[in-house]
Amino acid sequence: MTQVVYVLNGPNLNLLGLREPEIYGHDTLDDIAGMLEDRAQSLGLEIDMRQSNHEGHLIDWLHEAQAQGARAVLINAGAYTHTSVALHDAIKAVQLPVIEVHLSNPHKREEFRHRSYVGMAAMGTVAGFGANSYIVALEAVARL
Ligand code: CA2
Repeated sequence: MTQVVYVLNGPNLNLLGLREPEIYGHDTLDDIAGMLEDRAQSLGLEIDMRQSNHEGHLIDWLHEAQAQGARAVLINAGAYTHTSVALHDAIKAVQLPVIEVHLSNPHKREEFRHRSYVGMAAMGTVAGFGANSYIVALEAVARL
């Protein structure tokens, strides 16, 4: 059976490609899902891509990924990255490889983006490569 990789996206990422392209690029979340599906197919993996503006949904989906026996989780938690102890705890609670993903490089930006509660719990982080951050993270999962 094909192994499923959950790809979770947090607040405002539904606006991707529509606003602030100078920071986040021109690709929409659907474009990224398409790229990930293509790459996943060639790696023998399957993608389950989701987005929510609600913190609790992201936590429920982490629990679901564990319950469903997912291969791994890629998570771009958006601004919750920098605020959410609840997400930090959920990532620690699930016994799955969780990879933090960012389009931009938060360390090159405002100081409030330098602390990541997600990154403190995740297996690793890929940031700063635009949509390619997701692809590189998926490739890392395939090599685990
Ligand atoms: O670089 C990333 O992927 C971020 O996770 C994006 C978050 C930001 O708060 C993090 O510090 C870094 C923001 C996502 C909001 O996405 C938008 C997309 C288009 C227009 C406005 C916001």
